[in-house]
Amino acid sequence: MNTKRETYLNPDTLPFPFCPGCGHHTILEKLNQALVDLALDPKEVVIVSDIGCAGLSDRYFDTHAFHGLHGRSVTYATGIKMARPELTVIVLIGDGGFGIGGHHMLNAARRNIGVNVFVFNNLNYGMTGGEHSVTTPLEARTSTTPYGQLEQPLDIPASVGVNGANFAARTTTFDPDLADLMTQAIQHEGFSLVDIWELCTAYFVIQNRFSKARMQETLEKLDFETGVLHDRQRPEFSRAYREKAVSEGKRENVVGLTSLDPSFESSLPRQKSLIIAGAAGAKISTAGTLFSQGAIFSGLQATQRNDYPVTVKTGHSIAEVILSPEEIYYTGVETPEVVFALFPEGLAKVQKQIKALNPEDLLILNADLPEVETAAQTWRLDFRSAKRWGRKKEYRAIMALGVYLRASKIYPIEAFQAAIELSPRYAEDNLAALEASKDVEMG
Ligand SMILES: Cc1ncc(C[n+]2csc(CCOP(=O)(O)OP(=O)(O)O)c2C)c(N)n1
Ligand code: SF4
Ligand SMILES: [Mg+2]
Repeated sequence: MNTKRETYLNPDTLPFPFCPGCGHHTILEKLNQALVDLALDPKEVVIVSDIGCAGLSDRYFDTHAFHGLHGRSVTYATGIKMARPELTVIVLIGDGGFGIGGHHMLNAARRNIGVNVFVFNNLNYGMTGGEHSVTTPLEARTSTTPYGQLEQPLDIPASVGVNGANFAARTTTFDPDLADLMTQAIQHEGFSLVDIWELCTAYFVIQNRFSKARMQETLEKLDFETGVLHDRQRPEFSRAYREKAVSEGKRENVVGLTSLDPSFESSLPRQKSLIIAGAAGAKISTAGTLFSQGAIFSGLQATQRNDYPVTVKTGHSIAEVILSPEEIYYTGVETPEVVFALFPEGLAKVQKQIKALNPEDLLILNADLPEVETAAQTWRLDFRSAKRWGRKKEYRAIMALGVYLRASKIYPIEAFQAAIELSPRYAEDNLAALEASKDVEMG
C-alpha cells in the first residue's frame, strides 16, 4: 500500500546523535527523502541497523527496526526478506560492519536476496576511536595505522557486483542526486547496494585533513568510479525460492505460503502463557508447535520461543508458548500461567518461573519427578498409567498437552488433532498418543 507522508522521521527521537558535520546526518536525511518519494507504507518497511555510529540510525524512523550484532545486519535482513518478501528491507551498515561481516555480504550478493544495503563509508571505525577499516585508503593515518595504511582498500561495489548483486553503486554524501540513487536502489529487484563515501569529522577528517576535495582525489587515485556500476536482472532469491518450492510441490515448507485457516472456535478470553519444560530428544518444541497450530486453527494468535543448549542431544529443551485472541507483541514468557515440568533437565531450568507462579496458576508435573514447592495448583501426571504410549518419552509432551486441553477447554481437542495431521509422517503415532492421554491418571 502506498501512503503519502511528509516525513518518515520520528520527531520524538530526533535530533540525530552524530557529531557536527558527520556524513551520517546527510545519509539519513536522504534516506528519508527516498522513502517520502517512494511513498511506502511505513509498516511495510524494515530498517535493519548494524553497529557503530551508523548503527544508531534505526530509532529515528517511523518504520519497523531490527538491531543486532556487528557485521550481521545483512543476515537478519535476509531472514526477514525470506519470511516476508513483500517488505522493503533496508540495511544501514558502516564500512567497519562491512569488513567484519564481509562474508555475509558476499553471500547475500551471491544469493541476490532483495535487500537494500546503504554503506555509511567514512573510511574508519568512528564509534570506537577512528581505527582503520577495510576501506581506509592507502597511506591514510588512523589510530591503528600510525605510519599510514599499507593494505589495499576494499572496492565495495566491485566485490558485491562480481559476486552477483543485481545493483551496485558508489557515490558520496556531496552528491546532489543521492536521494534519487537510494530510491533507484530500493526499487531495484534483488540485492542492491550503494557505497556512500562520507566524512567522519571526529577522526578521519582530523587525522588526514580530509575534505570533500580530498575525497574526490582519493576516489580518482584509486580508480574507483562513481555512479551505477552494476545493473542486472538476475532473479531475486526469496521469490525464486518460493517459486521453486511450489513447483516441487513443497509449498508447506515455505514460511508464509500456507495459512492455517481457523475452522474451530476458542473460548480463551485473554492471553495465556505456557512453558513446556522437557529434555532434548523428547519432541518438546514439536509438541509446542502442534499445540500452537491447533490454537491458530481455533482462531487464536500464537507464538513460540524455544530454548535448548548447543548440545542438541543432551540437556534441557524448553518451549515458551503464548496463545491469545489479540495480536501478540512480545514472544518471550517471563511469568507463565501454566508450567509443564516433564523431565528433570527441564524442571531444573524453570525453578524461577515455578517460584513465580500464583495460586490461580497451574503446575503440571510428571509424577516421576520429586515434589515441587509452589503456590500454584499442581497436577501430577502418572504417564505409566497410559501403558505403551506413556512409557515413550518423546510422546510425554503431546500427552500432557492433551490432558491440559481436555480439562481447560481453551480450544477443541479436534483442532489439536487437525494440527497433528499437518505432518503426515508422524501423525499416526502422535494421534494415538493424544488418544492415550485420556488414560493418564492425575494425582
Ligand atoms: C563483533 C564486534 N567487533 C567489534 C565491536 C566493537 N565495535 C563497536 S562499533 C565499532 C566500529 C564501527 O565502525 P563502523 O561500522 O564503520 O561504523 P561507524 O562508527 O564508523 O559509523 C566496533 C569495532 C563490536 N561491537 N562487535
Ligand atoms: S565519531 Fe565519526 S562516525 Fe561517529 S558520529 Fe562522530 S563523526 Fe560521525
Ligand atoms: Mg565507519
